[in-house]
Amino acid sequence: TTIACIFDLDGVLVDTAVYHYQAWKKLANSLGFDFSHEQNEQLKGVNRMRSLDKILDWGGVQKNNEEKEELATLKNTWYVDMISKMSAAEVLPGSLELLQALHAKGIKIALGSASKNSGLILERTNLTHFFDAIVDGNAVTTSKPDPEVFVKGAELLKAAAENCIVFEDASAGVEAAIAAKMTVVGVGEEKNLPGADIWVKDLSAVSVQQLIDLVVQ
Ligand code: B16
Ligand code: MG
Repeated sequence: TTIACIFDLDGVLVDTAVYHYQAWKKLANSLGFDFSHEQNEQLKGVNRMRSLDKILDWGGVQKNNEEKEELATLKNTWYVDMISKMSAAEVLPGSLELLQALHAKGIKIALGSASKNSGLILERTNLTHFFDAIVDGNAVTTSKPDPEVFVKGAELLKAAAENCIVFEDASAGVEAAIAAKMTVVGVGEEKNLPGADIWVKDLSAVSVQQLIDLVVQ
């Protein structure tokens, strides 16, 4: 069997969640409220507009569509300022090594991210060259937990769903991968990522052989 690997970006390859949090927090504060770290967990893997809707809801603030577009753009301006200063040092433990090992074995690699800023992040962290296909928030019409992002990734890699392994840190992403009938490596704790096939703290705990065995079993 030839496996194919589809990686989520934020929380799996790089830790941009902290920048999303800072930018959303600044936006909420400017509107006169705050939200917790626990609430922030619920924003992982969720696209920009759906994240804004949740935050406004938490603050009990109502805005029309035009105002929401402006708020989302403002948050993104702050976020882009932060990620523009990222470096390869911000790649999460084990991620570079796993990408290198997969690449060395000729295993196809895709990105499956909700972010519209994936190009800049991959560029800043020197990861772009590993990817045979990039599917991000600019390429999909529906957001995780809809499987579209991973289905498109598999299509571009010309891989059957049953041979694809998705790496996800968000429950919405795990749900999306299950809906796509793919194998899922949950990056995080089992209780936060129900339905994954295995769970790891980070990608340093993953070997290529283990991934092959996971699909063949
Ligand atoms: P942007 P992933 C997701 O990326 C983040 O986890 C989520 O917090 C964020 O709101 C979303 O991207 C959209 O990001 O505002 O840059 O388009 O985990 O799917 O790689
Ligand atoms: Mg993620």
